[in-house]
Amino acid sequence: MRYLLILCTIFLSFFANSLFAQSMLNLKIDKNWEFRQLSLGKWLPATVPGTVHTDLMANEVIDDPFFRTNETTMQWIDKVDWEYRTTFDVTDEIADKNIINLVFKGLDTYTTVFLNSKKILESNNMHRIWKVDIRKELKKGENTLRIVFDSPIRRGMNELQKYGLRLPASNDQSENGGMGANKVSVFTRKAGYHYGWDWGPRFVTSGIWRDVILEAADEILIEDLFIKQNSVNAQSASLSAEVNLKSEEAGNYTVSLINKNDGKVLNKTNVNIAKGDNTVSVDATIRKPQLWWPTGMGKQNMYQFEIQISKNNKVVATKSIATGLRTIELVREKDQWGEAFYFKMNNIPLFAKGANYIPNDSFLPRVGKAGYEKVVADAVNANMNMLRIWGGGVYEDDYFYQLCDEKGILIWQDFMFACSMYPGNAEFLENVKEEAIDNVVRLRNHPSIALWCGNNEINTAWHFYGNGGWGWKHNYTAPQQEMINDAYLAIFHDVIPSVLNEYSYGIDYWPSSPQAGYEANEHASDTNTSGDMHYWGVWHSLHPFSDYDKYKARFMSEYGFQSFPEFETVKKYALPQDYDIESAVMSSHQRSGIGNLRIREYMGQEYNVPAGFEQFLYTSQILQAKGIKAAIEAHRRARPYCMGTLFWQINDCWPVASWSSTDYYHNWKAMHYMARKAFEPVILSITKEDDQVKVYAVSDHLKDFKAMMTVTLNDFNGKVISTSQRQVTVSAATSSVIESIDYGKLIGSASKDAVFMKVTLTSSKEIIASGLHYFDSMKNLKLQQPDINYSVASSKTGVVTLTISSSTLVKDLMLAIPGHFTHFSDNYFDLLPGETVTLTLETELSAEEVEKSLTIRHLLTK
Ligand code: BMA
Repeated sequence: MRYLLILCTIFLSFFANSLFAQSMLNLKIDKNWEFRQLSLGKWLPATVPGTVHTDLMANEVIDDPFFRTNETTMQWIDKVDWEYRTTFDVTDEIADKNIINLVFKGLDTYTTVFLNSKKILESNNMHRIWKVDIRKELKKGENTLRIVFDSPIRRGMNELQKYGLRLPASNDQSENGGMGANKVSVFTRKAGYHYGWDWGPRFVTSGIWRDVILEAADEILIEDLFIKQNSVNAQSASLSAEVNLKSEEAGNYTVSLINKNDGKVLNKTNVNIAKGDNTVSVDATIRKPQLWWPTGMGKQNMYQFEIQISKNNKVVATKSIATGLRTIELVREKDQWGEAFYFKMNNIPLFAKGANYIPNDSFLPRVGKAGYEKVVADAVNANMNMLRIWGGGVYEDDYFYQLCDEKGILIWQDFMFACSMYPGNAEFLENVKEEAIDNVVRLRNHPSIALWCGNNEINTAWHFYGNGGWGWKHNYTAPQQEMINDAYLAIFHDVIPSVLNEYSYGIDYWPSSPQAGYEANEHASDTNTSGDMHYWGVWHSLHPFSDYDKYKARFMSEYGFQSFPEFETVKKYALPQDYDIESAVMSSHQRSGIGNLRIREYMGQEYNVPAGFEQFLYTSQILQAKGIKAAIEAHRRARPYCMGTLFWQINDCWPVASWSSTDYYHNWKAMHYMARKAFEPVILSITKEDDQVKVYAVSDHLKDFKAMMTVTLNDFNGKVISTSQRQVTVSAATSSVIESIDYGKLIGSASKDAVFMKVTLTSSKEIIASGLHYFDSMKNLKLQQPDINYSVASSKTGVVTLTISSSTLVKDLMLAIPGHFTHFSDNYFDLLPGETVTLTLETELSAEEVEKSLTIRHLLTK
């Protein structure tokens, strides 16, 4: 059971520089962990970072929590206490260091930590980083670390009793957890979605969910390096490197800031460092900096900066960080419509295209690098430039932000508060303050961070006003309202902005999403002409998809529509006897009370509701894609009034029916394929407004351009009824009508249920954009059973090419291979009559195998 500090198990950083007399090291304590229910039974092997649930599963104490309705049998786990332990050896070299800390990057949540039987820490916040000086407790040789986890539910109940009043927490599934109406999530600083959400199960985890690190240094430990960007433009960047360090000795040191990209010392200064905590600042100017841009606007240039601290020409400490140089501003200036709400990136207005993002798993430590890579790639590949990290989850993993920096995805970062009211006693506020400091300091060097936002929907939920709001406050007496509201104001209008003032720089703060203005009484509604908006009239209030045109926001930060995951995903959690959307298993993987009903209602308006289970899953996806296409296009057509569109939601935390565009296994739903097209830099969007058919060109390009526009009206058998062509100019960074045709003239003697309109923009024969439009609802279209031809070939190892065509229109073609998750280069599209489409598929299957098992589904499939 000994934990030997051998090189393969540790991450050891001795500095190669020959001038080094001293060294600093980091050791990951991730081996030989064991766990058990507190004081009960056998110790079992555990994984750190991890959770109790995944450890129980690995030890076969519980089954897969996501399978069928297993969740209901696992609700005891959060009601009991747990303990984890490990031992590790400490070499003389480590034990002799002057500075030795144990750093817990994430403890979920109420823990007492013992090192060699001595209590060294009590924790009560999953979102914080805990650092303990363990010089006195650490021994040479074997050391024992033991962590006791109190039941978060019991601790939450204690807090609720002390508080004496239930607080709103509409997504806390307390009943599913056997808690009746006691929603205790709000008292614990822990990811809200662990307690359940309208897309998530209830697994209130415990565990060491991020790394445990032993860090040691001889003389100076650099705790943090912040590259403060005082001013940045194409000519020059004025920076201040702010260094927080802990020193064992007082003395005169040289602090140098180095640009590691070219190895040059930018500046150095001599400073007197005191024993204990110090802050040192080194200024620097970079001429003609390579600016950082989000994807679509330019390159993601990154700088590596290093701080070196030396004494008598010997380097005693260093720290490097990567950052990008840029400015990003949330512009909220009065204009002819009200008040703008948009981001200016390096002084250029940006139209934000993207989605809301939730945690990728109920059990976070198993997401892994590959999971983060997948979701960021899915965003980039769908032409997104922004994700909103929503407040009911966690401040994400460092690696996630690193990927966003590298790939150019901007982050709207919520603080972790969502759809609940919270207590406001001094201890709670202090805990929130420390949480905010830890995360702002951890994330502030990332150029991808575009905005700090206090919370999700709380401002709206608490209040009631003429045309909206959830009106939570009406369930409370006046003094209770005052107490709850004071807590709200303290957290979001005092504690968090004060932390940002002190620790962040150059990034704006928005107290709640949505709001009409910054002040707490500037509540959002579906008609505000300022601030951001969450428009849920489509879905919750049964508004038609066409209402996305009516409710336009200055910035649409949420809207959405549900679908089921694809059949291959359903097969992961359900058995054939469950293949009915109302079955117990399918219902438990649908957490919105109105979910199935809403899908059916909207489906019935637009499509023939299929009787078959698989066809129903598929139709739910094309319905969702159709709705969200209408929304994205409406928002983009409204540019520059509207300057951002983030749909709800890009991902899932388990396999479920939800608003997501990619499922738990990262399979693209129809909506994600559609979003990729609707988010392209230039789109054509066709609408029928009264008797006019209008073609809008929406361009993100910063310059006007000329192109050839071709308009055709076609029947479903490939006949071109009419065609016209002319040169048009597409205006820069806006939306404009490039064609308006009288509907009667366009349709002529054709029948609206048997034709479609196609518009393309080409330049030097290259297609820049194209748009399709149908003039009737999908269920009225006079489609014919198609005769689809395809051939499959292997183009290179691991890639199969599929060529497909049909003489008649195939509406919403979907390709799949039973038993496999497959990602075709395009899917869920209309195969136009007479057109040949070539697709690629990365797969381990041979061309023959693909050919044999390929299944094709479309609107007329039963
Ligand atoms: C929004 C979000 C989430 C929720 C979603 C779907 O309001 O902020 O809280 O999951 O709607 O209802």
